[in-house]
Amino acid sequence: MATPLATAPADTHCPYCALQCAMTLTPTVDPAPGTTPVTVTGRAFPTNRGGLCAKGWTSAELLASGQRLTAPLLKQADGTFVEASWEHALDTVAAGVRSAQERHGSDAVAVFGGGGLTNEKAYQLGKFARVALGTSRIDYNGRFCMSSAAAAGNRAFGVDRGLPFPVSDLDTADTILLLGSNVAATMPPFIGHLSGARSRAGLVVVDPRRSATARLTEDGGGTHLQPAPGTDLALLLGLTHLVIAEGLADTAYLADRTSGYDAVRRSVSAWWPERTAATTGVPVELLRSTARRLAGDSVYILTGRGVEQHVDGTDTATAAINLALVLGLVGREGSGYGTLTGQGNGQGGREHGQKADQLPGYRSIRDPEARAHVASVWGVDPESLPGAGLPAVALLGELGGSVHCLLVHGSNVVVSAPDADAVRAGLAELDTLVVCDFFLSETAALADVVLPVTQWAEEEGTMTSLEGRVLRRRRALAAPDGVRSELWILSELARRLDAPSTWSTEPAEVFDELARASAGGVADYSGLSHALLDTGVEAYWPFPVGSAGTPRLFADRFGHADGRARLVAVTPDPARTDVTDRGGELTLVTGRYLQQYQSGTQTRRVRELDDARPEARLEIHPATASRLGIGEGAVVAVGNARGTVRARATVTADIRHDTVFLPFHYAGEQCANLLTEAAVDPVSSMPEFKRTRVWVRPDGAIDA
Ligand SMILES: Nc1nc2c(c(=O)[nH]1)N[C@H]1C(S)=C(S)[C@@H](COP(=O)(O)OP(=O)(O)OC[C@H]3O[C@@H](n4cnc5c(=O)[nH]c(N)nc54)[C@H](O)[C@@H]3O)O[C@H]1N2
Ligand SMILES: Nc1nc2c(c(=O)[nH]1)N[C@H]1C(S)=C(S)[C@@H](COP(=O)(O)OP(=O)(O)OC[C@H]3O[C@@H](n4cnc5c(=O)[nH]c(N)nc54)[C@H](O)[C@@H]3O)O[C@H]1N2
Ligand code: SF4
Ligand SMILES: [Mo]
Repeated sequence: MATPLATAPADTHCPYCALQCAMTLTPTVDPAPGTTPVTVTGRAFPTNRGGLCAKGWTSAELLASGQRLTAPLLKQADGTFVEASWEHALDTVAAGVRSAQERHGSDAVAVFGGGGLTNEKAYQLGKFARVALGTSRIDYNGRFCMSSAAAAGNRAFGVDRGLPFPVSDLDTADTILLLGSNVAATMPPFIGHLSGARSRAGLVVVDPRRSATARLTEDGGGTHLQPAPGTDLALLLGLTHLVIAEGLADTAYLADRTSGYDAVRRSVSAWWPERTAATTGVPVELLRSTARRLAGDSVYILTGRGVEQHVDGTDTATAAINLALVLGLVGREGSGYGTLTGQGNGQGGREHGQKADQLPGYRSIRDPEARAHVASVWGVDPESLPGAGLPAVALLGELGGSVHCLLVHGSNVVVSAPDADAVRAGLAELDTLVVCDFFLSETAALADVVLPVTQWAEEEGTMTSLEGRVLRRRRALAAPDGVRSELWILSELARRLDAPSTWSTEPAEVFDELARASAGGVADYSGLSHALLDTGVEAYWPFPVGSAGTPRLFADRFGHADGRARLVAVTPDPARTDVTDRGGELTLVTGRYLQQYQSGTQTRRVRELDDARPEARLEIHPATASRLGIGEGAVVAVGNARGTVRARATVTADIRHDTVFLPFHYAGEQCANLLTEAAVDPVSSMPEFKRTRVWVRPDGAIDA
């Protein structure tokens, strides 16, 4: 079991989402075996103001979980695991890497990372792939999460920092347009920042479901727009059309600070209100009142996964940015546009080299100058660095094809990747699958080698929150015997693979190297160190040497060389806006429960959370349910050509007639990703998690 390091409390942040609520861990004196070795209290901090959600409050329970892995596991010929020494397990991994590369070349070994890793681990993993493995094949679950919003932000602003302003700026807003985000469940303390807009009847929530967040508008606090899934692009074009037609565009701002307005003006001309209403299902009056409201004083537009996880997610996020630019919101005091980053280090995870085409500091791996700079920090020849690899879905598609060995750090792909059955089949084709985790996740269960790693309260490091603020994660406990840090694992593997460069196991040293590697990049951390962060400095990037950081980006200029933001004309694919009947087929959207986190590896092991949400429920409208002969609580089959999910029905008028909802937190026959398709956005390569055609029928065969 993890044991307290000292009796002094440690100030740190929650292990889960990107709000990174501040908490204090107070070690328990002589904890009884199996009991939580620290108590968690919320700490005053601008994002959470002392509050935590149910996941945060219960986060320490997993530290003492009896299900924790405490020794490396090796798969035997009969499919069972046997515990092994670290020496033997690491030798086995190194042998698997060498054998795959000798037979099939460097790219036969791939790495899959995660947005939950600290900056230090994410950086080291990217370096390990390029320098120790010499493979281009690295990508991560942020591709499933932030890639469309990131691509749109880069295209429009030349910078991708999820929120280019502190969360607390929202407090004084008159109007907040929240598209495809259910913060009341996914970041509960965040809703405190919506109360100003709600008190002024200015919260506008766009969601095909009457989600917990949509319900916040019902006390007179605002408006819920309920479009058909995947029609947000049309909705945004329609709103932009109205803003322009009603003379509400900020033409002075457009002239001073942007380029591309004319093309956007032309492209929205065809999206008159009646057409937009027919396509989206949002009534004309609501379109008009929303457009007028958006032209008010203090206005923010925010997007979440509901509008981004689509094959046109980059264009939809772009349309939201265009609307914000036409209204003159971005960089104006008291207004703005942003996307709500999801994973704890979803922001930092995409800045320091886990992405197939990126080097640390948000640099392009295709840029010769960036390659030279990073290679000099690593002490290697720039020529030795591989080029761009494959984005996550394509990478997973190569398992058993050109990829023969895979190392997974911080993702549970057989539950969370689209078309999960195909991913499972690909993993089975590998010669060597290595998974680092603290539990035997569904993906770890398929591995040849499982390596047990430290949890958040047992490690030092940094996380970059949804505000682009770099925060310190602090160690409160010694890890259980048998568990190792990922920095140690990577250094041991690098040594076994005769890798060049140095491989520190000290997070503060790795951070210093990361800071040097990021110098001059878009996400420049070079002025930061653990010691500086420990002084409590508010560290928003960019934070070059000698800077005080930048809480509000874009006040004077955007990231492109000419300092201007770019409006990019985007139009929906006609096949997506087709409103003809689909012969009884329904659209499945997927999302989240408050009490479960992601693939559920962690939260399904916390009793209080799992008791609250023990299973996936299919949300279905009463009229649709009665047409199909489905009653409340009945077990239904939800299927399509890829697979079938079995779950109980929740019959609720909170969802559209043509739409059903499943959470994606569960495995086995409750795994929503058995149904989703591995179709991706052409710009970002983000998969379509939020719009899947399915049939639904009663399933009497399954024992309820
Ligand atoms: N409890 C909990 N909190 C979490 C997480 C978790 O797993 N559990 N994960 C974290 C992570 S990594 C992320 S990325 C964030 C995600 O946070 P959110 O973006 O809030 O999460 P989702 O529930 O995936 O999707 C939000 C909403 O989009 C709606 N939606 C679906 N399709 C569409 C559509 O076509 N258009 C529109 N407008 N809306 C649509 C869904 O009905 C849902 O209510 O949450 C973070 N916080
Ligand atoms: N249908 C559908 N699918 C989705 C989504 C959706 O909305 N709908 N959302 C997508 C999104 S936004 C995301 S972010 C992904 C998330 O899905 P996953 O990538 O599966 O993320 P997690 O479940 O957080 O998996 C993290 C795993 O790593 C372990 N872990 C946590 N921290 C560490 C660490 O520091 N080191 C190591 N080695 N392991 C660690 C955990 O125990 C867990 O097993 O799912 C995506 N999949
Ligand atoms: S909102 Fe996110 S960061 Fe805050 S306590 Fe809940 S899971 Fe943790
Ligand atoms: Mo995410």
